[in-house]
Amino acid sequence: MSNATEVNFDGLIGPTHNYGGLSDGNLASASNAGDVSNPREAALQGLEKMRAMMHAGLIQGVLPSLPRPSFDLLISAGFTGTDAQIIEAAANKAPAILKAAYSASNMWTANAATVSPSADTGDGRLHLTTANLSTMLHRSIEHTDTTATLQAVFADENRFAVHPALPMHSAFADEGAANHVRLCREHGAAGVELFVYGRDNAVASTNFPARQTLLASQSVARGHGLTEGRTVMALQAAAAIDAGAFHNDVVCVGARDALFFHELAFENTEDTLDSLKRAGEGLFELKPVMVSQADVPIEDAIRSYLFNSQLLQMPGEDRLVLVAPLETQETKSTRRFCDGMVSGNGPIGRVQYVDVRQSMRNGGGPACLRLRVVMTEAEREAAHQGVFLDDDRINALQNVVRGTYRDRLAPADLADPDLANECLTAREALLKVLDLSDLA
Ligand code: SUG
Repeated sequence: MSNATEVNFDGLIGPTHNYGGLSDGNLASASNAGDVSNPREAALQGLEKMRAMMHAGLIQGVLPSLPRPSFDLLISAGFTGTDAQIIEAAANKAPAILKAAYSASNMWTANAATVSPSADTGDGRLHLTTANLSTMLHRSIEHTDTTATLQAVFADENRFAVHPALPMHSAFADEGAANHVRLCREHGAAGVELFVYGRDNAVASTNFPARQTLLASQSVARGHGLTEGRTVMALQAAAAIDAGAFHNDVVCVGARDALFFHELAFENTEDTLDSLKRAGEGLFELKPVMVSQADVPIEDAIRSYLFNSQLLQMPGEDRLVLVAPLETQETKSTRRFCDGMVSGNGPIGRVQYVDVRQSMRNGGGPACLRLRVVMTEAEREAAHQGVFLDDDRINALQNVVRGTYRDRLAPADLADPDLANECLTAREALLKVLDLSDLA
């Protein structure tokens, strides 16, 4: 299985990217609420990150943005009439619902699904379970369209199993790969899957919402047919959630045999590491890289998004590369930590900084913007080809973005019925480039 590679499927940032202040417990979303956003710049930044990864020799995929506004949500809220009438009435009577319906939050594909490569699963297929994202209203409307997208991309049922979202109930709250880490010796080998949950079913001990339950993690692991001995469930520290780490990937990232995490990430660090070592026996030797609170206070980790980085095996490099947001370079403690780390001899040998500021201002760093899917060569061939990127396809997507996206979007612009038509035009053109027009 050594021909397996990790494919990163980034979310294409949609034309309604805006600062809605919709996510309680996400400090960036709260503090930038109401600011003017730049959807065109946001999408171009995202596509340039994809290009950089592709030029580094990695296989890069993309998932289209979902249709926005969600008229299903607006109609469920009782609005009727033509599209323009629905938008006008919602803007007057329920602006919060209109904001949710317009959210471009599906750009953060780390929350699209949890993925288990075929090397780990009971039936030898690659499994994906769409996340229900039930905790936040604006995100709870993503899963049906996300499942349709995943079914279109991973259609071959002999190789892929796409599971719909878990039940839409707080007991099953699931945020996908943002709370999931896979560790292994090499991508194609059997691995250990770490699921990090914020609460044990109904009981929450945090002030900010804990968006992942143990029951949800266990359900996904069962559905994927994972071996119990190779699966670890760990409780996220309440202190991390209350400091603003609404997903585990804000304080932890892992790749191959390396786990890079903050001292305050897990409720019980020692137990978590012991369990991972036990589960990995005979497969790999765990290399933990723990960042202390003394070196990087949790507030800095969350402001800079040090851990919300992509940790990548780049061709031709013997150590892993951390693809971190520019904010990590600009924050003193994290910059100092990174400089020290790469001059040591640990598993992370280089840090590359990328500009995803538009997404960052809503709490989404480089790691939020991608869904990792380890795929064998045969699986890559069986998947829908239109979502794999080369320079031509990136250029074509950027041309659509330049031609159809607004430069600026203020909260009041969501009331403009023209925006909905522009979104439709953009979506149709983007889907055409990806050869996914059936999703329109
Ligand atoms: O769910 N922000 C997203 C950010 C998701 C980040 N993903 C990962 N950590 N994997 C969220 O909180 C803000 C939208 C707004 O306020 O307009 C938002 O949904």
